[in-house]
Amino acid sequence: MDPDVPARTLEEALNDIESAGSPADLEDIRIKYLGRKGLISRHLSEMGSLSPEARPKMGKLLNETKGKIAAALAGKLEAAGSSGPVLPALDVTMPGRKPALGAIHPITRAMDEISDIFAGLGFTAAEGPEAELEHYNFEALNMPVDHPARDAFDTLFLESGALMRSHTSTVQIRYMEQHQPPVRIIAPGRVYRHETVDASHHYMFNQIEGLAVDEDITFADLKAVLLHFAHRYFGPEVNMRFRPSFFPFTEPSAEVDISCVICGGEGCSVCSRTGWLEIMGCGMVDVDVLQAVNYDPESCTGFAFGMGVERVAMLKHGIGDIRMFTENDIRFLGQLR
Ligand code: 2U9
Repeated sequence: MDPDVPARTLEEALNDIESAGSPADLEDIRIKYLGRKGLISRHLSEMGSLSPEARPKMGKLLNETKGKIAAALAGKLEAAGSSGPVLPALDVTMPGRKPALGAIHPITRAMDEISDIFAGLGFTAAEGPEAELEHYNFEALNMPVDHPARDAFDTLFLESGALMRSHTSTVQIRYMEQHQPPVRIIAPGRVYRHETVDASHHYMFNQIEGLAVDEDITFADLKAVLLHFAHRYFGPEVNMRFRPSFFPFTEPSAEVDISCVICGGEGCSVCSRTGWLEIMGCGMVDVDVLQAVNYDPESCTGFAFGMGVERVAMLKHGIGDIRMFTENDIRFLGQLR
């Protein structure tokens, strides 16, 4: 690259400006020298052929040349009676460009909505580790080694001997170890399972569990809390029913159904023609679980519940496949704003 390039370019440009006859000529000159593909840009991109010592000097000279040409163009334009920068006219009638807006992930949104409903009933959110000790995931929840119920909560085991928690009940155990009753907490968070992925199952999903322990907590309190939740989250028209069930950590235990949000209970393909949709499990905290954290089952009782956040969000929004939440398709993610 010739070291005279900046000086020659400036001289040529000043001559062109001198002989320009109209603002249109000046605009052509601006594009020729200062445009995105103009001479200055081209010379700047050719600097790669220079030695590392010569490069900064040349860059400085070319930038100074650029400034001098711009100043000469502005001077000439002003002299011609049209002041202002030499720029293409701004078309103020053009429609504005719409900025791309982000959106809260549907699962984050569901977690926030659900947490808010329980916050309104006095529940605060508690957190704990996703990589857990076997004790918190199983033993403390009444699932000793070789207990058959461990199968339903099977998960990924780490080389250290720890495991990825398969429910957030671990958080409630940890909380009870640190606090005495009364307890009113929810435990939102990610959990892991030994699970083959299909439209309604995933090896990683989110739960919100709840726990209330106090003097004289009854199943009636549990029903009232869950009915309030269902009315706030799904709408005041839904009905609720409790079916007896089994969990190792609650006794008695129940599965909770709401009337189908699609058909209103008439029976359709979503509710397998039953008119009901299962939304969560619940029960009274098992005496053995209270004893595992040194609570006195004579002076306190508790209820607990657990739901899959993906599941309830899918039912609420008519989402047919759990994999949608992790595929990062913005056509899906951008719909809830
Ligand atoms: C403590 C004691 C008891 C939490 C509960 C359920 C019932 C339940 C499932 C719903 C769908 C898990 O995400 S899911 O697969 N959960 O059915 N969870 S009772 O019981 C507890 C929790 C903590 C100390």
